[in-house]
Amino acid sequence: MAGRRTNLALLGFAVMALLTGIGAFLVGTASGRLIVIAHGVVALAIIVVMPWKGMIARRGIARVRPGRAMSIALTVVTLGVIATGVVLVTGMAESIGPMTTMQLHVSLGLLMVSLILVHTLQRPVPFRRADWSRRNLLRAGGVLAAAGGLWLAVEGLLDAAGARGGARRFTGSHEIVDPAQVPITQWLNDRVQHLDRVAHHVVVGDQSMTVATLEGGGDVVEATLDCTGGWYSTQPWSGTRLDRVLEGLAGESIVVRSASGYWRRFPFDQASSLLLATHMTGEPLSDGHGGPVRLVAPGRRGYWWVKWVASVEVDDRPSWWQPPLPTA
Ligand SMILES: Nc1nc2c(c(=O)[nH]1)N[C@H]1C(S)=C(S)[C@@H](COP(=O)(O)O)O[C@H]1N2
Ligand SMILES: [Mo]
Repeated sequence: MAGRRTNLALLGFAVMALLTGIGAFLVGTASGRLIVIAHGVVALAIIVVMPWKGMIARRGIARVRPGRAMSIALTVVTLGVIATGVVLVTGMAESIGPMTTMQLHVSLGLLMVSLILVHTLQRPVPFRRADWSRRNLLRAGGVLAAAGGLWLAVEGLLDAAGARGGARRFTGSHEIVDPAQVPITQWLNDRVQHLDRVAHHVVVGDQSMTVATLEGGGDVVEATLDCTGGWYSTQPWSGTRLDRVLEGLAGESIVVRSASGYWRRFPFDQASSLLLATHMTGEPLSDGHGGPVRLVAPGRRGYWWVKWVASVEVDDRPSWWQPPLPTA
């Protein structure tokens, strides 16, 4: 029965879209590129299957029965997820109404998955052993292969057209070249801190460091700030490397904490790749960008780059002892 197959395939693709979508936010180095590509391919696989689902839905929607409103809502939300995905890939608009395009895409995506869950409970597809047949798996593979082909075509077209979407980074982000254009971004609902450059100190172990000291460190790192919101910018950052301020301290991990309470934990042995930065591109960091001191974490997405650093603590907890994504 073609309907069952279509529904099961869509359920599988939706789960894969959710997992690769979450995974894409964790990617910070080129080695994670495949996760981001997989998210795009799975999205295209969903689009490939949609005409078949359309036929099932047309039959179903003619009958008034429980769950009908849910089905219609799911259709609308799914189209919204796809539309915002297209806007993200092409770079057509940074924001839609009061939300950034990425916030809208993620919110609609999570809503879609919740509605699919409810929809599947209302219209269960009883799973049969035969569903795992060789033929069905080959069919699913065929759809994914077609989606892969589409992915190549879309990327090729964007590239050939010289569109903004043609030059995305391996994370999918679009470049911002001008440092003045780098947006002031908070992960969720943190507030910009206004700290005094002279009065502010960063507490490291039992010492308290002035901004002037950190500024005088003389370390310069060219690093890419890549926000999960969909933009990146490569700039020179200067200040003092974290391993220099941690001299004499030892432990498993380092907690870098903001004056706002926001924090992230890092492996102790990565201290030499982290920078307490006071300047970007030769200019002191503005309040919005985390001044007077922010963390620069090369190879990690923007949410690791703690702004308004107030303290650096070393302890013996493992570095994974934290929520995988910040909660504030
Ligand atoms: N204290 C604090 N630091 C933070 C955040 C935050 O919400 N609070 N957001 C992070 C995120 S998600 C990004 S992308 C970068 C953005 O830096 P920018 O505002 O200088 O562009 O800061 C990071 N540092
Ligand atoms: Mo971000």
